[in-house]
Amino acid sequence: MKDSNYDAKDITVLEGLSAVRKRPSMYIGSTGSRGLHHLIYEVIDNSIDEAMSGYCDNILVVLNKDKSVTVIDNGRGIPVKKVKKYNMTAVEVVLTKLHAGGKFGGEGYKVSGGLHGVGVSVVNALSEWLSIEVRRDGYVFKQDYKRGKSTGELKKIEKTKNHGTAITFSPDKKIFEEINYKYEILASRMREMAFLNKGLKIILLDRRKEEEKKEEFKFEGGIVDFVKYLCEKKDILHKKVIYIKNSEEDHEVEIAMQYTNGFSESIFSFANNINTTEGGTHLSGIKGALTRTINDYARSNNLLKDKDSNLLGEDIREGLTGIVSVKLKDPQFEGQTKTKLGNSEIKGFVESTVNARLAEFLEENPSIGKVIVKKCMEAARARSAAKKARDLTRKKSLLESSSLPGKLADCSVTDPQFCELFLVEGDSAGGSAKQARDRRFQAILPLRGKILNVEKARLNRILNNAEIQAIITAMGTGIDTEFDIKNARYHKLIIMTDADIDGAHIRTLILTFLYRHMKKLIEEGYVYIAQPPLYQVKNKKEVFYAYNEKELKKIRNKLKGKKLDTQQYKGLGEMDPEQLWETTMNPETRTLLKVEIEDALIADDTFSTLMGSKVEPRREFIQKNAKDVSFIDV
Ligand code: 0RA
Repeated sequence: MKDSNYDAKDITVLEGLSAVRKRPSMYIGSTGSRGLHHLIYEVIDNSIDEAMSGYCDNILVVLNKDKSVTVIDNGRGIPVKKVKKYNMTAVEVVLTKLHAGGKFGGEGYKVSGGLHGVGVSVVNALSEWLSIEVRRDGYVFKQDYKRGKSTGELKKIEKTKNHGTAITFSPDKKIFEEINYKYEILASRMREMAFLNKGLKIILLDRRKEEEKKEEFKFEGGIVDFVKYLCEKKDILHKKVIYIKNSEEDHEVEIAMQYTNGFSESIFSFANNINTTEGGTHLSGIKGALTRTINDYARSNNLLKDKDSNLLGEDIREGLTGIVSVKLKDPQFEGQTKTKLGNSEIKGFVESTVNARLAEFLEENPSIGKVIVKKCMEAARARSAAKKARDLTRKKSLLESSSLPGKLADCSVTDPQFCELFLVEGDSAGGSAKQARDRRFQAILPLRGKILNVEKARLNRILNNAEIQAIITAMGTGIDTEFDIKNARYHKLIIMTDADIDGAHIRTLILTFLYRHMKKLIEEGYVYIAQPPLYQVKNKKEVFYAYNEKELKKIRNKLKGKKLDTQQYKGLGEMDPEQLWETTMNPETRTLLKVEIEDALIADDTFSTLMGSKVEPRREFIQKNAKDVSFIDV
């Protein structure tokens, strides 16, 4: 490990802390589940920064029984000397001053600046209590805090030869709606971090239940292992993962990729370990280089059918699973969610790296080169077939908004902002919904039976499917590259299916289609899932509805001793229109679940598992998640 000459004096402070407790969402996004998880990420990110700078190779995250969380690393430890300007120790500055990362403009790469990067002080401010232990300069130091304020000095406790930081914090119940960490979400992020930082060991230990759960993430193969992991549930076209790495003074890039026989493109991009879901210059760089290099290779090896034709970028990326990870000194994050890399110098750097190295790889591995070009040409053929199919349907003006699907019962208001489209399972429920709705702003599109599984079909077949055509036409946005959110005819797309396995399956099929071809609709928060009740409890004239078992128990408890008539709803069709309106459709009384992509990687993996061509992973997934089919975090 490197030596450090960094010291307490280097810590810069930009702002005071007082505002954080007043407006927590400004700093961590929300006080719901997402914000709660951000607290943990924030602390871990600091440890990861140490790892990226080469000072830390071990991180332990413990979910304690009392709902507190401990993060321990073997980095340098936060400096303990006094900072003159503040007359407090550097530890105290880091924990009480906003944005006191201490590494601004300094050496090494850091995570800060993207989604998180608000500083550990924010975690401190939002914790009922926090306790810190620093090991450095030969001693263990300790200090405690309550709601962001220290309860005493930083104390020198005992001698030690070790170094590192251990932070335990207990999120404030006054601020967070519910303190409930989701193991799978944390594990997924830690796995991701371990993939992105070759050799870094991250352990997640869950002590909340009697039976402890522990997982260790450490990958000597780094992002090559990441790609292998992502392809586990897919059928790969070549065994060897393509790997490229290059570095210059202020930045480095790593790329790993592998082709599968699937149809979707799964390239994930990262900048300083932050998942740049909006893409940016690194992603443009790799896309440009791929298109150019594969075309050049195909042409010079006489693999193209027509020498003058060109494979398009989308042909070349069909079925491609890849990771591009850049690390840079001064990352600029742009875009709506600050997850788009803006540094212009990165595009050329990534592009020229891939141009040179991929060409080299293909020359050295001609059998892989052939397989890839064959796949790309199949994709190109399918694309032109799809275009023909689409032009044909256009002529019939099926995809034009002027000719809406016959089954659609549209609403009368024309301002999309106020309009809702219900996708309803089955004609009979569709009929009830049509009677129940407020026809001014609610439109109903009944879907008959199952829609096509788009994970197993190419675009031309997808576009020939009547149910899917109806959804596309009704929404008005178009799909894929032609998608334009401005043309959305409704700002709420509400999926309303039965509360049984079939309903869950149909919901999954619709979500798969939306995720693969109208992703922006989900990202912009237009997609919802209706919540019909599971039970009706009647006591003489009084009627209650329960949306889950817990609520049913509550209602029964409240009405103890009374004569009750409980009815279980199996499908939407069992409700009369008034009930359907009251419980599921009336904006005043209903609850809707907004579909959110908590993590695009989890979502991609889930759709591959559930909808892809391999049977075994699907069986395992369904057995594991039998109780909870709502795999996308809503
Ligand atoms: C400020 C400066 C230095 C390290 C850290 C903060 C630091 C913070 C955290 C939070 C969790 N683990 C951490 N590890 C380190 C640089 C220290 C030096 O140069 O010695």
